[in-house]
Amino acid sequence: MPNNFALGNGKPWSRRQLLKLGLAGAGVTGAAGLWQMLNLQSKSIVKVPPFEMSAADDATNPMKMVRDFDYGTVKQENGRTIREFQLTAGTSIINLNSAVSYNIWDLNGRIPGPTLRAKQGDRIRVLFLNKAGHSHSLHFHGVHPAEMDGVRPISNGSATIYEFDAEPYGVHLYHCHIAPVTRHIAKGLYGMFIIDPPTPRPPADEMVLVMGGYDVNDDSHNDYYAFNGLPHYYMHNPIRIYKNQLIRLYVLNIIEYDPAVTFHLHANFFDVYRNGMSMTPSEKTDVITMGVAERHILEFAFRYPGKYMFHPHQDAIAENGCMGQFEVLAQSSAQNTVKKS
Ligand SMILES: [Cu+2]
Repeated sequence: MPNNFALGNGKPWSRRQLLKLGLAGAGVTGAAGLWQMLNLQSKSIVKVPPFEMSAADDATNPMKMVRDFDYGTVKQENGRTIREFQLTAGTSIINLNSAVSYNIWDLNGRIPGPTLRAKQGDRIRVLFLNKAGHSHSLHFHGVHPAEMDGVRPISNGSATIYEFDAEPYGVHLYHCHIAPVTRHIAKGLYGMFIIDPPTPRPPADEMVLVMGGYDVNDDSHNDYYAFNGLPHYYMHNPIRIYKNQLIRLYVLNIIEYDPAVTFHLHANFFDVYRNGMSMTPSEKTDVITMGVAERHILEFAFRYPGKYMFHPHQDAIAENGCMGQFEVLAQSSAQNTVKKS
């Protein structure tokens, strides 16, 4: 999908692009403290290490998903910006490990579904086609009329259109709302929905981490957990980032059956933007508790190269798959080095 807001891998931000985003000069005054600290002595440049995508299951490729945003198709109608998305529910089989495969319901052939991204004030139009064999729906978090709330079943083989305004800005989510909702979510019908604020956030290496669970024996307890679809994936395939680069994590907890999990980052602290609904962080911590469907923006930068784990501090959940690591690389050129005082 075209990436209208962010930049491609490894491409530095030019002054022209920053001007376009209103971030050059005085435009940074509203920026977050961490970003200001990182950029006071340097040009604001986002560097993303090149990454290899190992062969994963068709239904999920966590390395691709981590920096993948679906900006939809933009149209102008009657003076309004319409951002149109297409989501198709289907079925897939994923291999949770070398011995266990599991039938899931997917959206656009992946789990979690695409990370939809819009700007506050856009008109959102979602064309939803259900080919997954059961009735499903899409319920979006946000503000919209009752008829767009996505609780009406869409039968297998039929389609519907959800249309509403993108508000308020923040990190939201969407999911199927057909009973039993626990099962429909746990089988994979969910995704993140980001509404960007009117004034864009400062440049950063932006990533999505969706925490999900798998109840493979249908006893209402999760047997496996995952970031972005596959258990333990980022432990074996660390997410490569650069030292001193501002990282902006969009984190969602959509683990059913467990009332809450935490998110913990090793050897660092992060700024928390609760629900992504503020431009200023509310706290700095290294572990945050997230109930089901809670989501936040977490910002940080690593000072030292090396590998650092991230995981819920419910260690049984981490040990059953919800665990990954960042591999922090020393930056490759002096241009991108940030001097620390
Ligand atoms: Cu469903």
